Amino acid sequence: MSRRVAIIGAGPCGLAQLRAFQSAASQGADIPELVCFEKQTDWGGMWNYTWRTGIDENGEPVHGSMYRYLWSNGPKECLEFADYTFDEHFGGPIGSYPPREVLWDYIKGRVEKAGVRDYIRFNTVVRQVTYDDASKTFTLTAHDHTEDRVYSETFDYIVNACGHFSTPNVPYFKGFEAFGGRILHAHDFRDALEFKDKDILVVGSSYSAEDIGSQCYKYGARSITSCYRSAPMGYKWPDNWEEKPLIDLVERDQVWFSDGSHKTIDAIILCTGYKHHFPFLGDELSLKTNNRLWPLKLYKGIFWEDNPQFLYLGMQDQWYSFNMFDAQAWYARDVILGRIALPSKEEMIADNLAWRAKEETLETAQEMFEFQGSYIQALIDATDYPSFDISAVNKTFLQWKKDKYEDIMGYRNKTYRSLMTGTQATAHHTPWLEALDDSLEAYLKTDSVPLKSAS
Ligand code: FAD
Ligand code: NA7
Repeated sequence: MSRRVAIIGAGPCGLAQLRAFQSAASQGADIPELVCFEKQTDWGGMWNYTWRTGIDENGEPVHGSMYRYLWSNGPKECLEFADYTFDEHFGGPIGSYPPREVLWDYIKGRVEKAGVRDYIRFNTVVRQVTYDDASKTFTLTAHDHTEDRVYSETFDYIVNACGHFSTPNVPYFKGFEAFGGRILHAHDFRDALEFKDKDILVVGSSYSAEDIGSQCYKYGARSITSCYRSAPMGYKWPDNWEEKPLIDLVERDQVWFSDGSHKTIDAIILCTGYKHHFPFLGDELSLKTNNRLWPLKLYKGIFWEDNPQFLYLGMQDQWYSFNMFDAQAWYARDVILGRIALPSKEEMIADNLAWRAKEETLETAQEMFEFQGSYIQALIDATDYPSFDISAVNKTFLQWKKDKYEDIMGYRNKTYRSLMTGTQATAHHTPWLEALDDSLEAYLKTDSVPLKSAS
């Protein structure tokens, strides 16, 4: 019987895994039987926008955390697929910070070209995965919501690509139960217009706080206050944006901060990150980590040390994203195909701890993305994933950081050069702050470039 591989999730990671296998098959390799389980009705993971919050149409927790008007928060040149460029997809240069729908279109374009959709069972949620030592196989139980049928199948490998920015981390602050306005987590934020003319407080000092606060500013919030646990974001914010230390107490419409000051607030948005959450796994297979660059127990950041037939993709905190997922997926594929041999458990643990020790020395953003770049380099050196200039990507990240510090509301107007094709991105027709329509159609409307969309 041929070997079977289950892939959980058809987001960028799961799709990278399908594309990796398809690429090998197109070169004549004998690939295992693949089944990808996707709880949503379409592919693209986070990039497949949903208006829903809370519970979905099937009674499942809504996966999506993306919101309307979201534009890429890093240069697209840093996430470009090495085997499918923006030039190939769009037929000409576009801006460097595309909105969500444009990036979704790009993600879809590659897998449509690869023809891998038939591997995916949509509207099907994975409920449980267990391992049987005797047969060395997994039993995966899934719920097909289209047929309303629960069934189980056996697999030799499981690739867990279910993402980790979906289950919100929701802290409590004293007085929350008596607050007069809305309290929500970033996971449930959908439309900044809801907060037009409101005084909002965002809690947290990372990507979500920065971007959701910026969205609210762009779409007309009266004031933005952001508060931090460890350190302020430190950008040159507009006049109606103030940074404060953490909440001390909330009283009806008043929020008191730990410096003794207080403000009148209409809504509180908790941008306090996400939990790695795998309700379909028992302790023996479940990764437990905070959001960091080197979670423990994953050899090469992929293989579950206690059982390397169980793989995780994309579980790291992400500077690099799509091309890192590719690097992992190609490596995972080559181990499954027997092209790369895994070392002993002791060697895996030692290797893992060495990466973690290095991760713990990192202090600056530059050190962090260079660390992740070196990890990707190590992976792609071992496979036939097309090599690309990672040191040049690191330089683009560095420029991006500088651009943000110079102008947090204007950095998305900057452009960079593709490290895959050398093509210089074109400035978008409308500055980001004035570009209120984030649709693919509005974004691609330009006089100068003959653009096409693949899907
Ligand atoms: P996801 O995209 O989360 O996909 C996981 C898939 O698994 C989903 O389709 C989900 O439905 C499915 N799934 C989950 N559980 C099950 C189950 N039990 N059974 C079946 N299917 C299941 N990255 C960037 O590079 N640039 C950005 O600008 C950027 N912005 C972001 C903004 C927000 C608000 C968030 C939350 C993330 C952002 N990211 C960004 C990071 C983003 O998560 C990655 O780009 C990418 O989507 C991760 O891919 P993934 O496949 O690991 O996870
Ligand atoms: P991150 O990057 O994991 O950041 C989480 C933030 O939440 C970070 O600033 C934390 O502060 C803060 N946090 C966490 N717990 C608390 C509590 N209890 N009180 C106050 N502040 C807290 O998550 P994001 O949502 O910003 O980004 C995740 C992804 O979504 C990313 O890929 C983006 O592209 C979009 P800390 O600094 O640890 O003190």
